[in-house]
Amino acid sequence: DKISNAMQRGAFIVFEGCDRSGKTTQSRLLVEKLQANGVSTVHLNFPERKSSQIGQVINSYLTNSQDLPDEVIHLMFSANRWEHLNRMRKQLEAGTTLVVDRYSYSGVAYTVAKGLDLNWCYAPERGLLKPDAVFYLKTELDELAKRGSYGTERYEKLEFQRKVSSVFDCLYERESSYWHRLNASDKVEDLHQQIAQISEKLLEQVATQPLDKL
Ligand code: T5A
Ligand code: NA
Repeated sequence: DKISNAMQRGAFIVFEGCDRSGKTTQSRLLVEKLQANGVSTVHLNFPERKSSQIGQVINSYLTNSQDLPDEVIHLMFSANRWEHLNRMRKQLEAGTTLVVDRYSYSGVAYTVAKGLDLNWCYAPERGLLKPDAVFYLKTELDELAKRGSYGTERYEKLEFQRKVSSVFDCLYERESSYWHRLNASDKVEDLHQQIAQISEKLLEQVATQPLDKL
């Protein structure tokens, strides 16, 4: 009926995984596919480095031009998500689907990998919107290293990525009801087909469900 039609919301879809796992490739392909199907879709990525002072601080931290205590940069990554919360909620409620390249789980994984406590790391994420689905792209780190030598950004080192990967695995075990773990070594097009199929079902399922919080 008219009332439930008016309340149809978009889906909130997140891509997570280690560096080079293919998040940007797959999130872009999904956005193109949904838009081609006439689904109103917006692509976002975190950290959102450009549009705020917090984003600019994060950028200078990642490019090693500024140093900050681990706790401080962690809270800035989280604040960068809080800055976008209202707009994201409005877009979802207006029926727009959000495809997001990294989110709170990257925030937790990269800081826990430095040795900080997982519950402490998760606390500032509570109250942010909870994704309807997380696509976790995972494969052997040696495979990812073959995709080109690591660059100069702060976290692009194999030993550190190993720790990040094990935190993502823990999160996957804990959140497996809405996480989809995919083999990041599959061909780009095969992965895209799997992701598109799950997403298209999800759009219908969540349209009348209320948004949830982390
Ligand atoms: N971070 C982030 C935190 O510490 N806290 C936080 O809260 C957040 C949100 C910035 C850094 O910030 C950290 C995590 C990061 O270290 P970023 O800007 O998202 O993160 O990182 P990028 O460097 O942009 O992206 P990644 O390195 O993570 O790569 P992607 O997006 O996973 O991979 P993609 O798609 O660019 O592909 C990489 C290469 O592999 C090829 C591609 O063509 C490309 O060359 N490729 C494949 N090759 C073979 N088979 C496939 N299936 C392939 N898919 C892609
Ligand atoms: Na990326």
